[in-house]
Amino acid sequence: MNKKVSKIVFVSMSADVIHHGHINIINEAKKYGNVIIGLISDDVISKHKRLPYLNWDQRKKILENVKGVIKVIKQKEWDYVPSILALKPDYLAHGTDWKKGNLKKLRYLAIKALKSYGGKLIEFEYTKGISAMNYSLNQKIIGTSPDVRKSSLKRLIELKKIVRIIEAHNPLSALIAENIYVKEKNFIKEFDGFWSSSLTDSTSQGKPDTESLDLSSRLNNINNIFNITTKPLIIDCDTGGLSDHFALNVKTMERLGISAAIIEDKKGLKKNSLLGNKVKQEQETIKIFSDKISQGVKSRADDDFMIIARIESLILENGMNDAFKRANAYVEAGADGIMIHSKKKDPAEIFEFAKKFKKKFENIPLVSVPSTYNSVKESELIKNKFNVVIYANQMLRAAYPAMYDTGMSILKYERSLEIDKKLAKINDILKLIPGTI
Ligand code: SPV
Ligand code: MG
Repeated sequence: MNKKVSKIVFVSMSADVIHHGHINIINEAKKYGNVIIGLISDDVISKHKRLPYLNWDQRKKILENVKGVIKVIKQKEWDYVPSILALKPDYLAHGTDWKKGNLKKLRYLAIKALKSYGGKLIEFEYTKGISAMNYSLNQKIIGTSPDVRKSSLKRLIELKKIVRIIEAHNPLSALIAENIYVKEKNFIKEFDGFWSSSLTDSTSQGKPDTESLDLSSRLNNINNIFNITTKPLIIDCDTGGLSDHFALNVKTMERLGISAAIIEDKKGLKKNSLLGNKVKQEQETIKIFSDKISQGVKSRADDDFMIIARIESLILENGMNDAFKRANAYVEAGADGIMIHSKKKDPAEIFEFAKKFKKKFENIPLVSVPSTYNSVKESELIKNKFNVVIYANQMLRAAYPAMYDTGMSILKYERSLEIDKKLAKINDILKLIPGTI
């Protein structure tokens, strides 16, 4: 028997979209012995790249069936060292891609760990033309299915310290939110999904934020957003309307692939929350609103679709006790999460609510919308146990002054030259549009 066969070769990978590069590495590695894969966990991938298309169990199943792989274990860190020291493989096999860039440090630490017990590093030429980012772009071209999109919000809430959602009022704003990211050391910061805001949807149509757009026009807009994106979406469902209607609408929203509906506990002609008590608006009774939640919950096909109850007690100055009483009732009625809204300039009251709420309901997701208390950092929201942050209207508010100033400049100078330097190059916009090039 070949002496090498009993040796252990460790290969670490994310393997979300399995490609020939993975197979090449495994084929090379198996020449040295039995291959054990350290398959990186979903939460670690989400932190460093983006939410994997396939979850860990699905990726494991595929790799277990690749010839030469004898075992797949979970790698719970980006750093290879803990797996190396636990397994003490004879070899660590890796592509040469980690000699450069951010992965260089991981390579250095892995070599040190291997040396500590006499393990060896083997490196293979990295298969050209492949990168995780290319594959994530491919994923966008491939698209997604309603079910995969729908369930991804719940997965993100389980995996990430905070899920970062941004308002998208049309497909173009959604394309920006889908594609932009900031790279920091080993981390990628990006938006995890979209908020379909009643305020920005209705404002885009020149209508007041009083449930003036019917659900079909809201869903039509979302459908257009879904045509060209893959990330999950939370819909601002205003009051949700009558309970029976809400129950029917849940089915429609779910079928489209929406991940969550947030309904607010107001009644009558709803007005925008940021207007507070300057306009006449009232809270719904706990009983009626709880019933609406239960009917929605009963009506959905599965619990990947989340129904989140939004509490307006602080907005309408009905007090913390009322907010907490309602939170209890809504969770009891089956709400999958709570959004606590506030129009204060600082986050003190929502932090007070969060403290009390999380003491009792540690595992119920809590959502914040820092429109007025916008100095709050995500790290503080995490510290205060919020699970989701929604930037609810910034994309539209950014577009408005830009369009206004452009119009004013053209009027003033009777030409567009002066404003042109502030305008996007047509090519930069077209790059975003799938199918242009
Ligand atoms: C929205 O974006 O429409 C909201 C949040 O409901 S707020 O405008 O703050 O009420
Ligand atoms: Mg709204």
